Amino acid sequence: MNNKAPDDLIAIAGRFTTTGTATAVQPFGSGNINDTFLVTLDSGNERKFVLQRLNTHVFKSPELVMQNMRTVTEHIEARLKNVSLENGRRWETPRVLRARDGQDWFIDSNSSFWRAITFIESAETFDTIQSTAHAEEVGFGLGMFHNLVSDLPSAMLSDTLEGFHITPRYLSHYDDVISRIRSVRSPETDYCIRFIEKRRALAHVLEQAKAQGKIHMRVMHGDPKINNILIDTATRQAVGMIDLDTVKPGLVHYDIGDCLRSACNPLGEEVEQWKTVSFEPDLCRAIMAGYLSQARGFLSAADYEYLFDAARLIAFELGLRFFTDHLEGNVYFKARYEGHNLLRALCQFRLAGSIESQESAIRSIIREFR
Ligand code: GN1
Ligand code: MG
Repeated sequence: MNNKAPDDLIAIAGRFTTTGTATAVQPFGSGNINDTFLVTLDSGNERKFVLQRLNTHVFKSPELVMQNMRTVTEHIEARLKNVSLENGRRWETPRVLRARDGQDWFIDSNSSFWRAITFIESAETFDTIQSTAHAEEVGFGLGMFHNLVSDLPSAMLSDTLEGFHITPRYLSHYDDVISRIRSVRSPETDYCIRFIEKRRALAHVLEQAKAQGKIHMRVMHGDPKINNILIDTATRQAVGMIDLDTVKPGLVHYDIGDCLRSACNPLGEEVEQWKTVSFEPDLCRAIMAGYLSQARGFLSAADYEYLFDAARLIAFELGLRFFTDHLEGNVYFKARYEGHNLLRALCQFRLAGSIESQESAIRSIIREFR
């Protein structure tokens, strides 16, 4: 983690090329990994921008993260010039702002890695789903993003986070951690351990399908959870996808699964009453409708076969990641209190269980769209 206190934030903001002078820098958003700030400027057309300190414990090659971000955002900007959006919709993508020395980042005296991106106006995000209409827009947003990058060869991007969403790797890391750490027993940790043991075989479903050539690597967003889809404050339509740090070669299934596990859980992923967490099929239908309105053209029959597995797998995987991090002492995800990552894990396992118990209903919703 970046534990060092940053240099003066106003001074860091001033390292990036903007039209005005920074007058305020405030914490922004609810990310689990990076530190994010909103900068206000005193003049210029764009009076705000987003400043972020990348967690270089997680992103070990931050320059490659920036290169991927530039490749993807420039590709999308070019594509948007030739796309006519239905019903006067707008779609925006954050642009990378250069530092004054021409680089896409600035490294401060503490070796913290900073980058700046444009702020998209008149838009907001939500940590929990607001309505079925919102769910449809969340699905539309991911579909639009996938559509816009569907012609970008994934080999153009670097693998900036090796093993990201490769569930069997998270499982072997968990095995390694649990074998080293003893005094962890409580009813909650026992629940997690049992939950994982019963589902070991599941961990391989997408990687196996990939190895068998049934599904293929493409450009993925990597983190399409509900609060990374921007919603226009007036029209309530999706207007962009943010948080492009994990854009890299991968399976679109990881994205679809992540979007479903995040947006079909009305209580959200930060919930104390974890036993009441559930997966709502009606929200799933709305997300699929929005997603497929944009993505139908590039999904194969085999892709559809694995959508249910993807939703169950990514909820399970995130639970496994949170639980392992809890056991390891919160070295990856920021924790605000003791047991925070354990609670997050319980919530995702409960969600995975809810997905499992509704398998036939969810599979038939997916079939409705084929
Ligand atoms: C992390 O930091 P944030 O909130 O954008 C994580 C995702 C998880 C998510 C769960 C690079 O994303 O994979 O799904 O937390 N990002 C990384 O909230 O590990
Ligand atoms: Mg993220």
